[in-house]
Amino acid sequence: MVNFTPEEKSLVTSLWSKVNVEEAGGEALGRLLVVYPWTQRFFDSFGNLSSASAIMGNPRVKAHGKKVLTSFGEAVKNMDNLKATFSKLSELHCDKLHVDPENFKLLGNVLVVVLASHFGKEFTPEVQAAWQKLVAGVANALSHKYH
Ligand code: HEG
Repeated sequence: MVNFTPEEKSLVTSLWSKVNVEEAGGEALGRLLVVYPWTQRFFDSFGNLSSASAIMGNPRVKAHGKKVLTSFGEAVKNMDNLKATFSKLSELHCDKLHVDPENFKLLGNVLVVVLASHFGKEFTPEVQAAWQKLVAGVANALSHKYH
């Protein structure tokens, strides 16, 4: 499992304290749906997903992105304990939602891209490395209960 050094933890938490969860969450989920269009199949009840601008402006995409990134915030608070933190959500995504766990990796990488674009130079290679480790840890934890 992933282990985080004190330096990595502080790089993650200090960036997180400046993240606008509503904006970044909507952008990350929206970009996932645009860049990897097969992920739209999980959200066919969300209304108009017919173009990139429809997706990025869709209020249900924005609301769900905020929900997902808020939940992701639990990872920042529980970096030593990701499996337990996401155990219930892993069961939900497997048993009820049937989300292919590969999609957790895709969303994690899209989130990193969004953070890079929001933070520019502040998103140094060291900050990116710490975040890549975290998104991989979350994807792993969310996949853990799959059977
Ligand atoms: Mg999931 C619901 C978190 C990736 C598809 N997701 C949820 C919920 C949370 C959550 C907190 C609400 C659970 C509830 O109602 O009790 N999701 C979450 C995280 C991550 C993630 C933390 C990864 C970082 N989700 C994810 C991906 C997909 C997906 C990659 C599909 C591509 N999630 C999904 C769907 C729902 C949720 C279809 C139900 C949406 C609804 O109908 O309201």
